[in-house]
Amino acid sequence: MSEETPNSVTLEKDGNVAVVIVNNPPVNALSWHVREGLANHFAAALADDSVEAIVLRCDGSTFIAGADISEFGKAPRGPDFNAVLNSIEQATKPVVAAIHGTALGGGLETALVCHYRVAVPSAKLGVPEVKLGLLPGAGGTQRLPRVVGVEAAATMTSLGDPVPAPKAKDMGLVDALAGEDSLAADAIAFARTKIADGPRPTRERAVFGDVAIIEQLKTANAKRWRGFDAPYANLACVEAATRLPFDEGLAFERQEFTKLMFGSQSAAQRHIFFAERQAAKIDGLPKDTALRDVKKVGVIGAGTMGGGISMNFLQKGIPVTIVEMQQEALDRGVGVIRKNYEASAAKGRFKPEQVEAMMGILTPTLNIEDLADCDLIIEAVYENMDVKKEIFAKLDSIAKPGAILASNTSYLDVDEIATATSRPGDVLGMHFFSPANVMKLLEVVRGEKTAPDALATAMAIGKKIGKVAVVAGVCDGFIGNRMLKPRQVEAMNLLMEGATPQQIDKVHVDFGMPMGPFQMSDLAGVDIGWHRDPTRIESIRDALAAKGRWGQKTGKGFYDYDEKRNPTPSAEVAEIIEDFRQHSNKAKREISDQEIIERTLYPMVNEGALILTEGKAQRASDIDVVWIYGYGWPVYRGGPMFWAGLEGTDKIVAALEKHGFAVAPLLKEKAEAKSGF
Ligand code: 3H9
Repeated sequence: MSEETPNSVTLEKDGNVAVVIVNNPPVNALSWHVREGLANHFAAALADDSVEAIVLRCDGSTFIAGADISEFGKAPRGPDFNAVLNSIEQATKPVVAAIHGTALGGGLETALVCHYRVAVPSAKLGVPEVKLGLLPGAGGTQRLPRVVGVEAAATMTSLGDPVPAPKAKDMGLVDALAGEDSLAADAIAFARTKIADGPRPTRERAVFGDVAIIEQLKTANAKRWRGFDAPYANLACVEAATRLPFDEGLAFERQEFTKLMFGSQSAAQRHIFFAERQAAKIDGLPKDTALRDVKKVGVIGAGTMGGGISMNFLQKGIPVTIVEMQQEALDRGVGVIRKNYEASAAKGRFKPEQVEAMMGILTPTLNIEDLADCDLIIEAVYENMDVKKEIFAKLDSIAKPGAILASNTSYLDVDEIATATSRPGDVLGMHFFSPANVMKLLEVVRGEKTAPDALATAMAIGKKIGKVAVVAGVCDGFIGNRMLKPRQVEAMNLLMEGATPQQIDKVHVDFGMPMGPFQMSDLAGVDIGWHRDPTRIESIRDALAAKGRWGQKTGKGFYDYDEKRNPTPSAEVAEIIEDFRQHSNKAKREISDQEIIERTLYPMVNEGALILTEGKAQRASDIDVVWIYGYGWPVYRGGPMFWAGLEGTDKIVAALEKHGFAVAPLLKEKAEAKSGF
């Protein structure tokens, strides 16, 4: 090994058993020096005549959690992973993997070339490569069907969900469970019992199981996998294992892996893997900033948002006091929470006693003073600055010192809300997305005076309740809704020029969004933000709202809906649009799908560039995280800012200029440098 090589793999001996130990924090990823260390120490153990069996285990919190993703796309260094694995599999002495934490991806592939696997009950084993737009490229798709059968291999590779060790034992993936605190010793003892049996190379075992599962998985997941390449490539490799000799199957797997690895989908998905983790980091804030204790949460408003927000905390065992103005609204809100939990329990997500436990730590009240002992109070009433200021002024006199006062506003000025209090340092925005108990995004809005520890606490509590939290600055609509606005405006303009709602929506759905702008309006409510005067008709939206076309909730909006909420194009809407178009003197013309992309998606990139320049997002990848987790932007396109790089910022600028948009200077800069964000 060269002098600067980290000492990430070591070799110990316990009598006649050699123990190869990986120590590469934080997750024992298979970095080049780990591969080198494995090759060297396995060779040494095999050459040592006093060694009769070998155990592979890891120090730290986990077994090997996969290939080192940060090495992907870089010049190769160190020994080839497949060659290292082949040499372990062909070892002439039995090799036992001792698994704790997670054996994921290349980690499980390493365990699969070991002849036996021992795991602690809390361990998890899986091949999550599909979530990175990849497939297990080191023999996983060929060895798994030989160990767990085609059905389990196809399911594990295409869905990517890890399997708990006890289940893995039932599946034959784990040979024995070890004591939670005695893995090292148990694995050595197990290895000794296998000396007489000798090695059991996985490649020599026969593939078993029914290949019909592959078509069944495709049918069952057609919606979830729409647009994704990797699930299908994983299945193709497992299918290949059923008909090709091992080495040919391996070559097929390599070819498919390489295609995915150098394709844009995996690049996008790997970008999001790191972006999501990066989003948790607050620029300029020391890592050791002390957090405030959040033991009890208050929520003001028991409507859809307030109820959904409360559920997040209850599920984590954090007591919530929920406040409403009227008993009826309070009862309704609490009833909806219970109904949601019971529906989840019916699907097996919770046990009935868990539902009762969660409801047991919810305190409904009509008295806002009951929030006095809460550490975090989230206001979730309707969007009106005066109302919000009144509530925050009240909170100022009620809340205990140090309590964080958060508004769930989706666009209002958090700094102005903070002026209603004598403690603006404790005020921030916590913008949840609807349905708040389901959607993973949380925009944490940092006010001008928000204290660093209040911000850090809000980010940490977001993570605790399972959200992906992103810091946003104060501006109209923060990151997500601010970028939504130019998209919606242009979508309406396109209607006036001859496009139909269904054409525009289809372009967005084909792009990979879960729904288009008009489907989204119908879901959210066409009447949101409407002035409520049916005689004042200044826009297509006013005309729709005046006719009771409020969206799905009234059975009609931009589309007509049947009782199952299936949409069909509406003749009435077509007439309204035509009427407006004629009055606007706009000529009707054919609008191409490409123009819809250029005028609805490119302006979002432009707005994103402005957001970055104004410092309202910490980094471009945070914007991507917002759009992936808040609006369902297809993860295989990596979010709008990453996608801008794929699309070509120069192409985007040229199109925006052609359509008469004012181009953000930062976007122009990127285009001139021919770079992405
Ligand atoms: C693969 O194996 C391909 C093979 O088939 C081979 C083909 C030839 N690499 O998530 P956390 C970093 S593909 C590099 O916050 P947790 C992560 O960025 C891989 N870095 O911790 C973070 O860094 P930072 C298949 C990695 O406890 C830190 O570790 N494997 C990797 O919540 C802590 O991460 C996977 O897809 C990596 N592989 O969760 C598993 N993994 O502190 C991916 C993590 O600087 N990893 N980091 O922000 C995971 O799912 C979770 O990290 C894990 C731990 C469950 C392991």
